Amino acid sequence: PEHTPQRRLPSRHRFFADLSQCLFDFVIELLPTGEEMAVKENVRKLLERLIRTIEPESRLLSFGSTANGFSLRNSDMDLCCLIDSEERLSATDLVTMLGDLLERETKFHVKPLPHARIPIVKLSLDPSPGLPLGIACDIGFENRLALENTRLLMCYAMIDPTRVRTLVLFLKVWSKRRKINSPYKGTLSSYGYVLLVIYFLVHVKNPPVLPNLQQMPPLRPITKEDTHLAGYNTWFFDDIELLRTRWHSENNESVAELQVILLLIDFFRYYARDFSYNTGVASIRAGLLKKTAKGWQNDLSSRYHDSRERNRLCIEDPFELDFNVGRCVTKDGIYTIRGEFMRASRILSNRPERAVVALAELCA
Ligand code: 3AT
Ligand code: MG
Repeated sequence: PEHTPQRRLPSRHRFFADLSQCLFDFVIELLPTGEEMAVKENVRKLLERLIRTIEPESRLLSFGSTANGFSLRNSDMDLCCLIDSEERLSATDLVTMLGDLLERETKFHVKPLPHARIPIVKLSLDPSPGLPLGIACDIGFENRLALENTRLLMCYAMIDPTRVRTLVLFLKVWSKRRKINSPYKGTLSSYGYVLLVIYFLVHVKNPPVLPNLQQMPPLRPITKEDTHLAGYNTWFFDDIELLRTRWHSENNESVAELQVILLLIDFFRYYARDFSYNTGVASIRAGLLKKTAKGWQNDLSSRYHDSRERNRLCIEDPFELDFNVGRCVTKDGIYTIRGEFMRASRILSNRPERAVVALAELCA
């Protein structure tokens, strides 16, 4: 009976509001508890104290999901050590020394990788009553671009916290449960999925759900020194308080929050069907770009497996413009990911009245 037009039209609004409520409830269950966040902050402080016994001028900052509000329960901690003095140890030496120190002084399992492309120390802690799932943590050095891209994503989340966080967190848990969140196995990192969500909200939805923070006019003149880091322009509009009062997207009425499920359905449909995987590059800075314009076309003539595989899915990093965040996605990977977008799109749009069941089924 709910399919008769009379029943359907007047209640359409309510109906999607109820489904959106299911989505909110689903996502809230996945958030880290206050206790988990407190434990992580204590771990960060402890590690910072220890590092300062080697480099007194250092700071240990969180980046990635622990810092940008896109954290799921039990997600790993990404930490970055910044050293403010001129004379400092090389990252390789620091990793080696810090590895030894942590091995001696803490209960962490420690794995220093001093000779990796980006030297890091990997740490983990076994589960305990207070921390039923343990902790995994990577400490890197001087990764200032990652701190900035974390801040960019955090600012996007703050403009419209309910909708951006709900979509991103759902996408993260979905991609993990569907096993398409492993850059080492040819699929896409969480960072890549977050960029796909922001790209969709800035450039695909019309009217846009989010403004383009990298293209807004600055409030005061800026110089190249203020804006460049390691040769890359990292400027973006970050006066979020001002923006929240000024940015009135037509999409951004309070009722729109209750229709977030429609955004999710559109997101899956767009990446299942409409995004031009063969020729397009998703850029949150500049919109849809051409692979040819970036020199990122698949080099089918190449005899080398690696270069042929590299540019199947192209997502421009917001600051490192020559870096394809999707470069680890292989031919099989893109086939699987796109298949999952299609599956999700089918499950959600075929029978939206079953969406409560569908949300669970999607992530099964
Ligand atoms: P999880 O909760 O750990 O799944 P996350 O949001 O922490 O998700 P990642 O672990 O994928 O995301 O990445 C952590 C941060 O590292 C995000 C970004 O600041 C940086 N990062 C990751 N991959 C890249 C990349 N390919 N290029 C530049 N920065 C990156
Ligand atoms: Mg992480």
